[in-house]
Amino acid sequence: MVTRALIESVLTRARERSRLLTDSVDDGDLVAQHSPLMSPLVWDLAHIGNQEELWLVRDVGGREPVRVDIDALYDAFEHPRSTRPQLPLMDPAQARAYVRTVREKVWDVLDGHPLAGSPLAENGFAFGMIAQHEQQHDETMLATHQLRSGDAVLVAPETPDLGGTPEIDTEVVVPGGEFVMGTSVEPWALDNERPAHAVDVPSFGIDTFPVTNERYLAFMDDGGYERRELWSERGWSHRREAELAAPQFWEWDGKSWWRRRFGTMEPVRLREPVVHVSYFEAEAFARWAGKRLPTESEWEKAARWDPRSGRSRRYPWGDEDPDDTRANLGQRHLGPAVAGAYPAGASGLGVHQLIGDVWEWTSSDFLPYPGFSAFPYREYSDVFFGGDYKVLRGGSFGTDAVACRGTFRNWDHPIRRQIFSGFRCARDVQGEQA
Ligand code: AVJ
Ligand code: FE
Repeated sequence: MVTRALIESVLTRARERSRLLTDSVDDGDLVAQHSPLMSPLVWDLAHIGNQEELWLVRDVGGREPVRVDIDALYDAFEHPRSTRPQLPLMDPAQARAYVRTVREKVWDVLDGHPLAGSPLAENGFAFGMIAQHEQQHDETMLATHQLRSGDAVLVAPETPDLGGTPEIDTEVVVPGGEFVMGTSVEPWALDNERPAHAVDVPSFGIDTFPVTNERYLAFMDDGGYERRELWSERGWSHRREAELAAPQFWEWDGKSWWRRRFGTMEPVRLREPVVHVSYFEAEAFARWAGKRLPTESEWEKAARWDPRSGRSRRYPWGDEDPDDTRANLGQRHLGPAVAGAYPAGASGLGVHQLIGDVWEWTSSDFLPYPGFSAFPYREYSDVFFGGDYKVLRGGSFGTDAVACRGTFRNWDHPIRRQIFSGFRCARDVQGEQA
């Protein structure tokens, strides 16, 4: 049940994270553009406040605008990311004051609100949507932190490690048949996750764990980046133009591979899932391994279908919300945990680490489900359907639990790798004995 206390806690958690990400660097870093792919951090901050003002203060609350004059400046569709540093943006102090003022008004709107009475207010949907929106931008800001040069400013405890080395080169065979994909009942599911619908998925095999750095290095050592036949046509031309030779942020020192992680150089850790690879690299790896990437419906069936009841669960482990023993989410750590670190988070079929650690590329284009209807605004999903996007699933160590579910769909261009993207492989098993 969605309560005002729950809304207060998810909004507060999002704001604490936004503050951590923006208070940990100086004003110069906040207004700088650390990559043409990213906005200045101060743009994200004010945009977070502006969306909150539009949906919660003005729409749900029916209150007077805080600032009518800035909507266009912080409209993601009016100004592409690369042009945002040139805009007459609020400075850091103004942006901080703005988001504080908006939040004060939101507490007033929330106070005594029945969380019903309109589709936006029902079950606190708009509040949940805005908490997810802030957390999505927080993950984007975390990616900006990874791109920025300079000393480390973020600190977090190391990821858990059970110590043993599980056999990681294993797969789970999923029997063919229908399962229910998407949801019509999850109160804060976004429009593209709806409605629930039956999908018939033929039998397939899926890796038990995400592909690790060790496996990825085997692909590299076997000439993976040089062998044309492993790449799709688009993948190969991108690999040549961009001169890809390793995951982003990796460096070769003449003896071994290192990686830069939030300002610290460290040896590549073999047992962790590979991160910062593009769709095209994932696709080439899969071909090298004699496999392929899973489709989006295969991924979701592996994650949600419970072979005992035949139901689809909210999460791999069941219907209970994520916790620290089940998934590496919420920027609790600054990277993915080793394969096997979350046995309690395994799915009904025994597939591990589907939620958290790294976003997983699927082979599917971003398309609407049958019966889709845009809500509450076309610019969240609808305008992206059918574009040059591949779906990613499962969330990363930088995704908050409020913005992560078994049904949650993310998407990006297949060349992108500044996001916390990894993958696992699948393969056809039809005709084989399950
Ligand atoms: C769902 C992560 C692709 O960041 O572009 C943020 C989320 N939409 N503000 C993005 C989003 C509007 C979106 N992704
Ligand atoms: Fe946004």
